Amino acid sequence: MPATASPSIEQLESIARTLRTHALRAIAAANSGHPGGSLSAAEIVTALYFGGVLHHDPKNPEWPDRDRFILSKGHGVPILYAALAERGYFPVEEVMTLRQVNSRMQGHPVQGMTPGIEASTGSLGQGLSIGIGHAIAGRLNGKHFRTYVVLGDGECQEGQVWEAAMCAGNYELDTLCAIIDYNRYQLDGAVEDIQSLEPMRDKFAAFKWNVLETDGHDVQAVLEALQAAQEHRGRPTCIIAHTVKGKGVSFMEHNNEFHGKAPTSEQLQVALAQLHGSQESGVRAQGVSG
Ligand SMILES: Cc1ncc(C[n+]2csc(CCOP(=O)(O)OP(=O)(O)O)c2C)c(N)n1
Repeated sequence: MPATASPSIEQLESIARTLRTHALRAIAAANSGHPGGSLSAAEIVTALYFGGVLHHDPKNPEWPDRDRFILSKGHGVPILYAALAERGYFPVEEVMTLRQVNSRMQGHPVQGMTPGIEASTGSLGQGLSIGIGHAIAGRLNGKHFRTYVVLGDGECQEGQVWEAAMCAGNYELDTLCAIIDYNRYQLDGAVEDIQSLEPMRDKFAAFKWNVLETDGHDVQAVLEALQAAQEHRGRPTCIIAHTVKGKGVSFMEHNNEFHGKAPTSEQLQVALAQLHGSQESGVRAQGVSG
């Protein structure tokens, strides 16, 4: 199934706000979860799922030719559940059951349980290796699907990421695209203070990757980077997406207190007001079909 037609940039920005809203509401309802890293990935996920990038079929999640998407930083899954729901993989209302016993919306992605989830992640560092498995399998089977993996920058402190990076470069996996949600924080504080990743661009280039950098909150720029990745031959692409942890909610931005803490109901109301003002916004309200 071909990717659906792209909405306008304004519509995509509205969709990103809607996804943020779903994610925050769900985390608040669960009184548990990771708002900061969910919000920072909103435009990346929006570009992939709503910008005409991913070839997939929500009515047939196991379609063999689908593009693969792996959220390696699995704790950010509320934003992915929001996107999958708005795309029609399951009802939007189900997102609100986040982290409940017997819910398909577990706190980290579970493959085989939730439609559209390609890999069980949450133990950081593993998603790129899983993506490599898909990319190599696609090559061996003569398939043309692409594989996208979103990693956190803190996650890139895991050694397995670099083993995977070395492998993907050596195998010239040009159907593989890693997107780093470079929000400069991990769980314990600033990435730079804990274990610097710099020079990140040079590291991936040294591992034989095509490296691009972009503003991870500029949907147009993210789409252009994804397009450039698609056109590049002979090397996997790494998009370093510069983001802000907690983006879109003033008291969460750059505030690592909200790495893994739910907003109170009062904070949620303030957050929703900031995201939407008095406007009622949403994917469906914008007439974007799945
Ligand atoms: C192997 C492993 N070690 C530790 C953790 C605990 N943990 C959860 S989130 C996180 C920080 C991740 O930082 P980053 O990848 O930058 O995510 P973001 O800041 O975007 O939320 C850590 C250390 C984990 N999930 N897996």
